[in-house]
Amino acid sequence: MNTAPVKVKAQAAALLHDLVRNSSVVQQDNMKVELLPALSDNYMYLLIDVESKEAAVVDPVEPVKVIEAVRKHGVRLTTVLTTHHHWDHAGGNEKMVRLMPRLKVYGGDDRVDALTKKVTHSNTFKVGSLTVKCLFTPCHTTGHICYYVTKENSTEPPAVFTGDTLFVAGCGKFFEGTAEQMYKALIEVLGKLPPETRVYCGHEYTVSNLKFARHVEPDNEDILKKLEWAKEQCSNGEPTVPSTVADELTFNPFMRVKEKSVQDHVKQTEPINTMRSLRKEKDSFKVPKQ
Ligand SMILES: N[C@@H](CCC(=O)N[C@@H](CS)C(=O)NCC(=O)O)C(=O)O
Ligand SMILES: [Zn+2]
Repeated sequence: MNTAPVKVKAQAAALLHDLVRNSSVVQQDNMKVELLPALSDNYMYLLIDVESKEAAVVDPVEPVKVIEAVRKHGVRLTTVLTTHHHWDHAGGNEKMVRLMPRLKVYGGDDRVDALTKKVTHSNTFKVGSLTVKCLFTPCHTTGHICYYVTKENSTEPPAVFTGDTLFVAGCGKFFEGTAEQMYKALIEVLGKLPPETRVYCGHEYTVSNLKFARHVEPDNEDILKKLEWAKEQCSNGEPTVPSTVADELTFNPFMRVKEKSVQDHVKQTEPINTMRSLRKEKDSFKVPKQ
């Protein structure tokens, strides 16, 4: 029998509550995306073409969970989409192809494990009837690729899988790149996708990102609203993903480097310098509890 005092049990329950992360499905007529939480705060995504029941998986760091989802949906997994070579994204590739031989493994970097198809900007290929377009967004790593998914003649929103380039309300650290490159990625590539595009990112960092966003723009109502919502989602074990390109432009400071309020905060007057200063500030930002 468990004889732990009531208070300890309650604390354990609260802790567990914080740690539990539910999977969820975004269901459209043409494409389905199952969000599969992995490790402590990563996301893997199962992308399903409804018409053909062919599927791809993004960053399958926990392959057994992926296979369970593939069985549950009764789909044919043919493709691995790797955003970048870091172990928390590509570290499951070898096991994934051992469990399911014949998988095509896409990525933009020779350091991606089990890579079979190296891609670069604008390369396109099919997953069933869906079109996947590769967007080269070097900075977090030199070979980072985002995957933009559309269905021809569909009125439904496209999807973009952004790995560690764009997060909800934030962006990846500049481990192997520059502010110029992140500006290009966020403003000139991802920021120009159709506004309704669903954004599926590599980590659940939304609450801490929004606390930094609030520090940058304390009067931005969109940030405050999104933060309240994100806290509620997380306390229920629910994801804050997907976001949209249009929404990111309202609350993500790294996508708002042309805004005077953001430039003023870092005492800059030009977008690329603003990007550099913001990233530097966030690298040492102490996230407040509230
Ligand atoms: N700050 C991260 C720490 C982990 C980290 O450095 N993550 C990498 C991706 S694996 C990153 O680019 N984080 C973006 C950031 O800290 O703004 C967190 O919120 O937990
Ligand atoms: Zn990562």
